[in-house]
Amino acid sequence: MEVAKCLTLAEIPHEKTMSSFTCSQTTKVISLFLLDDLYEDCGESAEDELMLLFLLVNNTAYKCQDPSQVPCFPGHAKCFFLSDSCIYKRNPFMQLTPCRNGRHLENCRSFECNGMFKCPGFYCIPWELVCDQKWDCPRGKDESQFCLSFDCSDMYACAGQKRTCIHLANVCDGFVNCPLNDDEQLCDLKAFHCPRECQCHTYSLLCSSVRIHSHETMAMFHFIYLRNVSLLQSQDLLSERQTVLYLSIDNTKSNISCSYFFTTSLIAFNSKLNCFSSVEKACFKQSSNLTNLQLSSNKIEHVGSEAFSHLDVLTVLNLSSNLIKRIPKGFLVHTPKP
Ligand SMILES: [Ca+2]
Ligand SMILES: [Ca+2]
Ligand SMILES: [Ca+2]
Repeated sequence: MEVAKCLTLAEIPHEKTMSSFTCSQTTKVISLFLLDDLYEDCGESAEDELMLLFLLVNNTAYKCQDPSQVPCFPGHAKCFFLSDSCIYKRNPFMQLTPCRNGRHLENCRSFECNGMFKCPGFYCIPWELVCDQKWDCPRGKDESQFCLSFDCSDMYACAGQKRTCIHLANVCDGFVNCPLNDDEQLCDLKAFHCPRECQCHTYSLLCSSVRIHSHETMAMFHFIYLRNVSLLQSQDLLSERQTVLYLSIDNTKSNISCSYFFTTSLIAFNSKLNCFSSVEKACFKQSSNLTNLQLSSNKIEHVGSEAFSHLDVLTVLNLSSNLIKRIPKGFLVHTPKP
């Protein structure tokens, strides 16, 4: 192929359409993304690599825009940052990146891998590519015999995988490493503050026989179990709760009432051995998704008409061991206004 000597790089005559490039000799259609990426996608004609041909003919050099970049080929406009040196990465099309020709993976023999697997004598690969049954190191050194006993000790084991592990630094680092994305889930737990003397497990909070102060917020927990605790300003503690699914307040002697903050997210509410005294009309109207409501062993004397209305999906209601003398007709029914 003849390339005009007086062309500048910007004038290299690729026949570009809106979204693809057609190789003239083979009529193969390739993505514009594959032009000048240092791999001959058009075959021997190399017409998708005109910049490389132009450089070889003209013997001129292109400079990388950033001083911390190095060209993937001397004089070529395709460059990589030094921080990408010796780090093995593939793009979503499974092509080596940033240099498809692997220039950034050269001279890595003495390079130390930080939180990655060192291909013996070569570059570094992310741990999730170790023992994944595909060769990523030269001669498949990442898939050697050690995979038979690879057990993810001191690492994060990706969900649903036999031997896919990642470095702990890659958990909640903003980049998906595990096949099921589980390393980037539950990451808002980092901001959780577990109230003093309570136990926290992912989105669950368990507090037993402690005194909880109003400044110890319970925001973001989905499952809250409070047993025999002393709640100071209990409504304040829960007033911002929008995501609680299960709330159990057991034997706290708290004065729970219909003004208590119940949310639409609430699926189950358990209040045993408290001081719930009166269930007024539409007491739980904010909690239309409640399926299980346990109010046994409280001090309930009065149940108002339509007290449990709006609870269309309720399947369990326990009012045993209270002081109720009479339950009115229609205590479950919501009567729409005429
Ligand atoms: Ca190419
Ligand atoms: Ca591999
Ligand atoms: Ca990650």
